[in-house]
Amino acid sequence: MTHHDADSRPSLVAPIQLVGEKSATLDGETLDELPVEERTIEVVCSTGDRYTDRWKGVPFFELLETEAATTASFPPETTHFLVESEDGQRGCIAIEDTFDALLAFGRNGQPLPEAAGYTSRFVAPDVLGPRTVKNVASIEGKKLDPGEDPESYERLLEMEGTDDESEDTAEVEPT
Ligand SMILES: Nc1nc2c(c(=O)[nH]1)N[C@H]1C(S)=C(S)[C@@H](COP(=O)(O)O)O[C@H]1N2
Ligand SMILES: [Mo]
Repeated sequence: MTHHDADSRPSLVAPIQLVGEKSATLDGETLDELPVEERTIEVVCSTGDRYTDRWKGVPFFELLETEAATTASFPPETTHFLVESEDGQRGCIAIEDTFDALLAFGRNGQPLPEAAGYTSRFVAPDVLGPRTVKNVASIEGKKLDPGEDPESYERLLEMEGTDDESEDTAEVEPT
């Protein structure tokens, strides 16, 4: 697979910031030129709810090969990536968990804006639901010290689901 099908073309609201020793911008046009893959990934919420979908998007490691990534210059011994959304959801992802990750733009054959109401989603097989950040705004490479707790870098909002209508409503299925 080389180029985007109609259902996976990135339609970013804003470019993604790559942050390392410097910072650089990854725009929609650049993303559009990157290879696309489709993967079946199970997302598991902290409530125990799990669901499996077919995600389509740019492999995470491809983002690291871009000129923007070179400019951002992630630390040579990066251990984690902080993936943050426009609304401040921030997951701290171990580098080994990013190898199979996608920056997804489509789900089950539909573009995300139509399917789900957001434009991008970080998804990976071994990453828990709360860390599958929607509307990715920035990706920061970090070298954590061995004693550091990755969770201390995180900000996980709305652990029980993300629909506007679902907040604090017991009857709504948690996602
Ligand atoms: N930007 C953003 N991404 C987010 C969240 C959020 O609040 N904001 N919630 C997370 C949580 S807790 C879960 S379980 C999933 C829910 O995804 P779903 O809407 O596909 O069920 O999105 C994750 N991604
Ligand atoms: Mo969740």
